[in-house]
Amino acid sequence: MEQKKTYYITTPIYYPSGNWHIGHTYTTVICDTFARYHKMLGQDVFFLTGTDEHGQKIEDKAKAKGVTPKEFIDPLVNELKEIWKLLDVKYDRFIRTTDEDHVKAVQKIFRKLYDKGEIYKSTYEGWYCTPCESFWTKTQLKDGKCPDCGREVKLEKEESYFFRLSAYAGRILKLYEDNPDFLKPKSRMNEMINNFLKPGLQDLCVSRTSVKWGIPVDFDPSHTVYVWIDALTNYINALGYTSDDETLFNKYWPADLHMTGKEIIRFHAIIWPAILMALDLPLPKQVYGHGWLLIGGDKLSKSKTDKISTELTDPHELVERYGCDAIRYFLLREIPFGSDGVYTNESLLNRINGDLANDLGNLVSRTTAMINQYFGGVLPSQGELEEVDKNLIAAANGVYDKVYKAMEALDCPTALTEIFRLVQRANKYIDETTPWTLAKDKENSASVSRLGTVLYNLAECIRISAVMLKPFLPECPNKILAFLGIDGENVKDFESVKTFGVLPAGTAIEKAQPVFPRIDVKKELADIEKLVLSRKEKEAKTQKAESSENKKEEVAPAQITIDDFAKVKLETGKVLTAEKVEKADKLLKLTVKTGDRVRTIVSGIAKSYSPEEMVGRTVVVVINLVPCKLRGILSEGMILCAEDKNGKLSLVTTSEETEDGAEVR
Ligand code: ME8
Repeated sequence: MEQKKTYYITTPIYYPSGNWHIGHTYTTVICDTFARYHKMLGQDVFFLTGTDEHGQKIEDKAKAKGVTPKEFIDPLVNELKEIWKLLDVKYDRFIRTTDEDHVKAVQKIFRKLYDKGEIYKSTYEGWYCTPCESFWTKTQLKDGKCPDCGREVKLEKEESYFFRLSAYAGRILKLYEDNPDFLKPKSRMNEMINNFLKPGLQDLCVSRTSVKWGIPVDFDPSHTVYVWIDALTNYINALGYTSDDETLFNKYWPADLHMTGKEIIRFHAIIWPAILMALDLPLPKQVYGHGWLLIGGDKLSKSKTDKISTELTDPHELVERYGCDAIRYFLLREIPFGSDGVYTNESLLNRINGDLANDLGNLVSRTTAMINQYFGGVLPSQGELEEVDKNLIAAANGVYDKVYKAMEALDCPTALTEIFRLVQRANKYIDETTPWTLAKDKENSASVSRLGTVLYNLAECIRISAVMLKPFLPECPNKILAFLGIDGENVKDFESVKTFGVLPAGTAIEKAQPVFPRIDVKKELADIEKLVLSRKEKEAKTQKAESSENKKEEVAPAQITIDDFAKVKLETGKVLTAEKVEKADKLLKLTVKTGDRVRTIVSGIAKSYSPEEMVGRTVVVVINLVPCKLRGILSEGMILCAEDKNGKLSLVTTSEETEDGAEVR
């Protein structure tokens, strides 16, 4: 199995959204695993990740907070880096699109493409969705709204630079034809061919004059480089492309693998290769579009976090509660690679209990405990082998090839399944050989030797499983190896797993502490639910307080004249009757006498006042409001209330007894 000497793997650069959730960690944990795995194959690995920091959305959010875009982004980037630390993600560079070297490189690339005639100036007209930072044609809109998020779009027309993407459809089809592995899984390649390449590509708008937070086109500074050339070129800029020192670029480019979520496959498998072709650069070896973590039927996503039921999704909290390895294991094992996978706290806890605490944890603690109990913590030697031993050893010897094959296919769940097959096989071997029965026959040297063989074989299976687990789980394999007297830090390749019988007899074996404590699932789920619900309640309150704060701020500057105010006719009214409105827990139907007139008013005060409390009260009524139907009842006015920050209402009334129908000014 001849290996290439270097291996370059990338994640997409992340939008600094701040709503970091476990779905975000998926791409990067996979990449970190492949990076560790390829290092252990003996390759010189470069692993890149980073952040995608420009665009209107960031500019708007920063403005709303009264800070500069950079001030807005910096803490979010730090949060993301903190998450990678918690998950023990070891990247070689964290590129930020605001990094000076990236900015310079983007400007050089833009100019290069312009000089070559690959970029030209024209006028852009399209429907723009600000939250998604996407332009749509009229036919792409869904009911006149953004087809991705369903929000309002606005028609924009402006002078722009365009990249001649339309010229590349044929070359990209040929690329797919010649390299069937270029884009995986295969279904994504079909999607690109049928939905985009065959219908023909359109030239791509690559600059904006209306967006200021971005990289200026240096030869035409009223233009800002728009998304594609800024974000996608990070993969070459991080290696010093166009800089004074292109050593890394020459060493690692082309990338071996761009790992991305399936929603950005079009950018990576069509636009990016076209840009590289235009620059006359070699193309990445492979692009992989993985599936999503779903909650309910929805993608866990930054703009829809309010939909996130009672699942705990914050990576900080999850790692704090269950540890880095448990979270990584879940991500790598549970989601069928290439497909979507549903995330629930229950499925996470079941994986921890089932695979890690029961299968792996039990094997380690039973074996090391027996070596301590029966052999005083000294590894016995392996004697003559029986059929059952040979069977186990064959399983252990086959695991490397199986994992290798799965990892070549980028299939972490299968690779882990293979390792855990060995773990389960070893547990079964304990039941088959019943070491405790052999131990009873202490005086019989054949039994003692047989017991030694069994425990030796088990220790070897643990060693092999732990070494194979190293790329996936950074912590527990080394802990397990330490029980067997091995310094896991020194195990830097897979050589030792290719031979069964590496552990020398006589090695001191420590009685293992539980590697993964069992979790009481029912109790834990109840605790999580309580935690999430109470937090949501708090958040709702703060939001309400903030929004009423904002309302006040908004109202304050919008001044009106005395004539404006005079348009509002207010009178005192006496509440004659009050009743609840059926199936509307906030509404009361009131009849209110204002002078000569008795009017019906539907009012949203039912949460603060009962019907009984209302009857007989003096209220202040807006009497010249256009009548409107609420729940089928014609409401002819509005009564005034004050609302505190918790949403509690208090009726506005007069301080002295006043007749109904008195004008309020
Ligand atoms: O797309 N399940 O950034 P991003 C699985 N800046 N993966 C998920 C996920 C989920 N629920 N939610 C997010 C961008 N991700 C662009 C990329 S690259 C030149 C520009 C993954 O912050 C997503 O699929 O929206 C992607 O791989 C990564 O998080 C960053 O997404």
